[in-house]
Amino acid sequence: MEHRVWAVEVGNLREAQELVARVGADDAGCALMAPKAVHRLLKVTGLTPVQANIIKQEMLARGGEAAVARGVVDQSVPRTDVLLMGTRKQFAAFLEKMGRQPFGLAKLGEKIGRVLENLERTPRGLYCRGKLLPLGERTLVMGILNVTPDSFSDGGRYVDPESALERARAMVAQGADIIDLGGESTRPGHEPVGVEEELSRVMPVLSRLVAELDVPVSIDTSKTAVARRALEAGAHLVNDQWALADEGMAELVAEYGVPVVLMHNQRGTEYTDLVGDIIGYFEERMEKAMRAGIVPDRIILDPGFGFGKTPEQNLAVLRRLREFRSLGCPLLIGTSRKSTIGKVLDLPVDDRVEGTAASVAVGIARGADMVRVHDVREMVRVARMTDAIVRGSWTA
Ligand code: HH2
Repeated sequence: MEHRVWAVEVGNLREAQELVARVGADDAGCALMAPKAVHRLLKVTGLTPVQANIIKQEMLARGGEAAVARGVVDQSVPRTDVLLMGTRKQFAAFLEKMGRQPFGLAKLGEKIGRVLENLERTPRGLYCRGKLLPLGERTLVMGILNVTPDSFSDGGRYVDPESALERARAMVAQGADIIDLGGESTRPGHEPVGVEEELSRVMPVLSRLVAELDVPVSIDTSKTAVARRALEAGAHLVNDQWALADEGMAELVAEYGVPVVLMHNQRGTEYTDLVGDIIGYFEERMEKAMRAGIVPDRIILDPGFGFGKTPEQNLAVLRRLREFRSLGCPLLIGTSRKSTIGKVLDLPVDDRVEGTAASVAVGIARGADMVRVHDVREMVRVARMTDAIVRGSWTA
């Protein structure tokens, strides 16, 4: 008999269990073997040589591995990053031991355990003031509605409330799950606007959107004062490009119990470790959110494509999007028509639909739950097709 040999892929314990069951193993066998079929490679930053040495020993003792800096062995480096390598089974035994270790290792073990659990999670639905957005079964499409004179791609087109409303209705008819209303452009070199100006742009449109549309409406603002008025008028979600930086924003979101998008943003493009720094930023803002009383299930993370990143960094963030799954929150990406696409393809802003489509498809394949787009009709099709491939939920 000719044997066939190939590498199969599993993403988590559930998939591993199904795979093992299909070979014909019994339930007890599946439970025993699935944790051996899921291998994880975790990066941990900033450990002391003492911590790193113990971790390396403990991983090795369980048949795993931990890569550390060369200077750890003779303590000639003050700190090291560590790459932990092992199966879920090896990690389970390792974490059991870590729980009884000094030098801050018990606490670190808890964090590693949380990350491993987060990688097993499929996000649940998002409650938006009585409207439920499903997560996991399909990618949600957020339609962009900029009521600004100067947005980079649709500036000036929907300033009049009537045309804004018409645009929103069209996007919903094309399959938008959420409408994201913004009154301040954030493109490079944009004119900052004051609270009153931003309110005068969004409020006339917002009240009508909330009254007339079936889908949730999010307010794209970083200003607490704008978010407050929008929430009073019935907005369902806050999309904050500075992730709760403005005074009182976290408390406001908590008070209304609405979901919030925490977007990564920074001035300049300096990073020690691109993904690591963004993870650190998210952890800090998530903690701030939770301290204010925001429920973890209502936090959406967005790595901020086009914000504080070079084109190469934007592409790397998208390529490595799956790594943000370590945080256990739904992920949103906003690549639509952005300049990185223009640079890669050498095309102007009104000719980036295919480039956007590629970024949306790859984003979904790498774990995005939600995409923020201008071209709703086209991207709903891209999302449905990508979902059919990636999520495997489609049947004839
Ligand atoms: N990008 C823009 C605005 N808001 N929100 C999230 N969560 N993620 C994004 O990537 C994002 C965002 C910028 O795009 P756009 O609204 O089209 O342009 P402008 O800022 O010029 O209005």
